[in-house]
Amino acid sequence: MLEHSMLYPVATVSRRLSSMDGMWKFCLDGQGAGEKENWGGGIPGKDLIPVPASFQDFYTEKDVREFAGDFWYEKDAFVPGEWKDKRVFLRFGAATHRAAVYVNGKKITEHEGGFLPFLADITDAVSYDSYNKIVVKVNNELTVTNIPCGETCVLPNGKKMNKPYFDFFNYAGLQRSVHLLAIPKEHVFDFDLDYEISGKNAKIRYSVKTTGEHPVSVSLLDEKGVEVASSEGKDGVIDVADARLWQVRNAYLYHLIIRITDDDGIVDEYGQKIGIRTIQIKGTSILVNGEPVYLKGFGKHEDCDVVGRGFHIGMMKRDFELMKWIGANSFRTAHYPYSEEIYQMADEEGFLVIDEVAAVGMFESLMNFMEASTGKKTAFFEKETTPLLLKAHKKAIEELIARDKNHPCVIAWSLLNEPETTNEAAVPYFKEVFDWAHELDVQKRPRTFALIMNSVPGECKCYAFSDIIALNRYYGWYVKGGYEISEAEMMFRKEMDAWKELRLNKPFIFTEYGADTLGLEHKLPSVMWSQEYQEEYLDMTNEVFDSYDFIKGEQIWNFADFQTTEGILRVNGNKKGIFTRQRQPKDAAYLLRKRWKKLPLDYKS
Ligand code: BDP
Repeated sequence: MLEHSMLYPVATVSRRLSSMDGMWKFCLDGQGAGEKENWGGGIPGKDLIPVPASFQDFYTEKDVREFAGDFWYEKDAFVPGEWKDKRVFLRFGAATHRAAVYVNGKKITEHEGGFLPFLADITDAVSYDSYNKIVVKVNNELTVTNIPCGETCVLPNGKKMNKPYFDFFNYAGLQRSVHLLAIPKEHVFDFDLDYEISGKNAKIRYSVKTTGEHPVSVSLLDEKGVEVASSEGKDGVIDVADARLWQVRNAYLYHLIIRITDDDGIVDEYGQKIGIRTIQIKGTSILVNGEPVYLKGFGKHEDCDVVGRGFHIGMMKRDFELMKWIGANSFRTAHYPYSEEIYQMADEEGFLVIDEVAAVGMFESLMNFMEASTGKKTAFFEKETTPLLLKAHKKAIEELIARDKNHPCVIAWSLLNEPETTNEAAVPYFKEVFDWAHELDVQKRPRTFALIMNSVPGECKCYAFSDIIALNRYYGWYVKGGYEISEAEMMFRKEMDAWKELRLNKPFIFTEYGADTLGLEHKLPSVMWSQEYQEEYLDMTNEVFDSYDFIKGEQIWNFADFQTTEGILRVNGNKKGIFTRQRQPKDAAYLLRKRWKKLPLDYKS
């Protein structure tokens, strides 16, 4: 059971909202002095840093960028006297990877998990009509008992260092917006929606949770703001005549208003945009509103210059424009839940989203992308600490589904990325995780996980849990790249033939495939890392995709170049982007555009 509501913060007639974004005081705490010296009551120094942002890329010192440990933020918040009769919260869009929140020197709450929102109830800790000192201690250390997985070591010089089991830079901090939120004591806590379409009409089955007993009503407004349907009660059905459906790349959004009322009027009102659509898996087809769809798009990251993984509203806009330009219709939120605003934008633009929880690095290796291709196995799920990891993973799934379930764009849950699945120990772990997601999601959306290179027929013990089989494959890159690409193609086809033999009668999609490519490198004839090779690689993989009817989607790795840990396999980051980190096209972008503009939405149906 969630302690606090996961609803996106909005202002309504009964709710008040103010932004805490902007410059915060900031201080690293390499010695762990903060606890002893009571920094919860105020942090030392005068350094200021922007929120939302990752802290790492602002500074010029490598010790700051690579810092592992505690770091502290502070800002004063004015709490208006008019809020006295409400409940007042601080809402963090995310604090990576864990945080403790202090108000006027008193610890209010802690939260573990760096990519999902949480609330701190500060009702009784604040002084009204005055300024209050907000302090947040954040910690970015990686462990194998939380997600994403990794380790934190101590170097001989005494400094801590993060060692991720995943291939993206361990950006951290207050990377998403912070709000002050005041809501009525009796409030809308959560709601679920499920859709049924029959002919021109639709039924929206709804269920609202509130913190009190006063009556609830719901009202559905069209895009012009005109009420088109309504219903009474916490649970019920909204009948929508002549329903406008949310369609792929042609979204129609209604506005759902939920009200709690008493004899004096409105107790609480909450509103959110919703889309009427259904998702189903039937045989090897992915159906949206009963019609087959073929996924074209990307595995992405939240990553850009200077602000790192901090939510960047301008970059979000640019990314959607590029995805539209290239003819994409979908993306996976690799490898963690993204900022809520990105799902809102996907709702508006009609993009299909595979929503991934931060369960990445469940393969004990600092280079799993390499080592799985060589057949390495690690038996990740039989550690003594696995129960702790499972607990954290399930909590993150609960928060993810609570946060994102009412976005029409979310068509599937990705519950793990590239876990170790060749050992039986993975099976009970998977069962818990997959059952849990099924239980929590009223819409019963398909569940999937991204299979690493060594999770192949005969070896993988877990693919049967997936409703959509999602493959991450690098034939022609980590396996037989360059002049050996013809052999890579043979191996690729051999694997696909083996999957075909299994007659799973499920859709397959590629959630990763790609080749590192330097934005300025040209070479004729091609060599690996050149623009020419990226195109050759794509020609080969596209031909394989086109040869199998059960392949129902291609999401290339990656949308854009992104920062990783430094190392001999990464040239200042992962360069598999179709766009550069600055969001300009590489040559392969034009090749993909030509292909994706041509492929019909119902390709292979
Ligand atoms: C896969 C991972 C992804 C990596 C990618 C790569 O899922 O995070 O960035 O391969 O190697 O192993 O580029």
